[in-house]
Amino acid sequence: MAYTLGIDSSTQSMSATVIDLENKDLVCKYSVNFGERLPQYDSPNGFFYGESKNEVYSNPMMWLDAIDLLFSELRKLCDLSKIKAISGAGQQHGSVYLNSNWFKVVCQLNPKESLSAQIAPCLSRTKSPIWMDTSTTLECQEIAQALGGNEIICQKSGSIAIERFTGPQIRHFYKTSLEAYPNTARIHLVSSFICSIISGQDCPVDTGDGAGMNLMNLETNKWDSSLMHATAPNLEEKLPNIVEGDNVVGKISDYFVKKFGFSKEVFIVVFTGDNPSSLVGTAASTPSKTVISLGTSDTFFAAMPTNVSDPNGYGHVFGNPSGGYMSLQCFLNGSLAREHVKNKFKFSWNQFTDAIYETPPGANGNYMLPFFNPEISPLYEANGPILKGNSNFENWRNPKIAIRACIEGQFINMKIHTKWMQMIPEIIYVTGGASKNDAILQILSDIFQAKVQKLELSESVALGGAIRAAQHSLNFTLETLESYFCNNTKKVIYPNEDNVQIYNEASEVVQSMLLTI
Ligand code: XUL
Repeated sequence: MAYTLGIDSSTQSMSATVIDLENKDLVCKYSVNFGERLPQYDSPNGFFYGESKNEVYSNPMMWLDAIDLLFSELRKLCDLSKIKAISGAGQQHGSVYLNSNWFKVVCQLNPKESLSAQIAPCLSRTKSPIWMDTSTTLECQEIAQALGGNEIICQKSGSIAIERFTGPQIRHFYKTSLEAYPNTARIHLVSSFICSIISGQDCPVDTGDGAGMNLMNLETNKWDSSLMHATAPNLEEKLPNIVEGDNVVGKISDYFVKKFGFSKEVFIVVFTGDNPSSLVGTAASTPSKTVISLGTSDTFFAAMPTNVSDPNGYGHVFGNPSGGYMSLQCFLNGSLAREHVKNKFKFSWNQFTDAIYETPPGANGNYMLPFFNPEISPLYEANGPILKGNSNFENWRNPKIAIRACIEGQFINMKIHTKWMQMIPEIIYVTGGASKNDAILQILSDIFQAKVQKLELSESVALGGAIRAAQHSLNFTLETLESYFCNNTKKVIYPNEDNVQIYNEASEVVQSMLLTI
């Protein structure tokens, strides 16, 4: 019996999916929600704010406690000794700062103690900036200026200098922490940090996640010396190596063998970013499919048939774990905005869904750009929705209309900001928590005038990890694995042609609202 395990270290939870390669079946999955299970970290949604809402951090010790919890629960659900290989993914861009103790401690983890207690003395910075941070505009400008303009950064790294990307974040740390920066011997991404813990050694980053740093040259797949130079001094020695997504970094750490009953022979395949992993988990890593993930953030991505970049600078090109590149557009106000509107009216998710069914497309001429947190597509610093409606916007007096206007605004903004990818999808494959909601998916289908299909297994990031583990260390082909595990539900949501005109008009209004930003 051969099992593989995929890990998803995401913003709000640490999750695992175990698949059975012989029975072509899901064995089990488990998720540790940070807010619910680890309340001592004061991060109900997995993060906390700094001095302003633009500074967003997570506590890396919380992730480690979640790993211990995850495996102690998972061993009750399945026989961990049957697992032959592990891979996984982390929320992109976030970074972990470690001192020189790290290199020794990570190789000698003692199963009698917790991971967090052992790694705590290795941190040179106690908090990790994550992808929701939008506080580094000045650093982005400085890096762009040093390079001779954002076009050059985009050409080299696949994205202009972006606030949440790791390079500008590192520069900010260097400028504000004059003692802690020199004391930092290794800067890991979330993915390479978790991979290092699981394999008990300092691990490389893969090209998929490395491309989200504004530091990797997409042509050479190596750290770019001019980008590093513009970011912070002595950076090269602090960054891990870069490898392709098929790299087997080694075997599992003894910590997990002794503590949770894994076999000593478990292969660890390099971890990647959550979006590149989701590309694999949705069977979209060969070009032709468009995927939308409706998670904490909403993301729109696809394997790239041709290399294009976003002239507005909000979109990105990342490495595709199956080779080549992928395009990605990230909308920070995803589930967080949907939850915000739901909670504002103290609605349950069922009432939220009913509100969509009970209101007409176009929300009676009420339009909303639901940017309750600073947005990144487009860049919008303030936090507060942008509203436009019939004389006096009906929204807050009419909760049901507000809910519809929120979802419509999200998808119209998504359509406008993904035009640069030059994809006119016939079918959109959806994943992530909100993909379970057919009412939301009908609006998506109508706005894009495309069919919408869900995956049978909704956790595409962790599934992508389990698939990559099997593909790169157990000699299964990607095609075989996709046919076993990446099936779509039979149900297809069809676009309603009657709504074309309504949404065309709505798009024009939203376009004009975007011009006011
Ligand atoms: C992508 C991005 C987010 C994070 C968190 O650029 O910032 O999608 O990966 O999921």
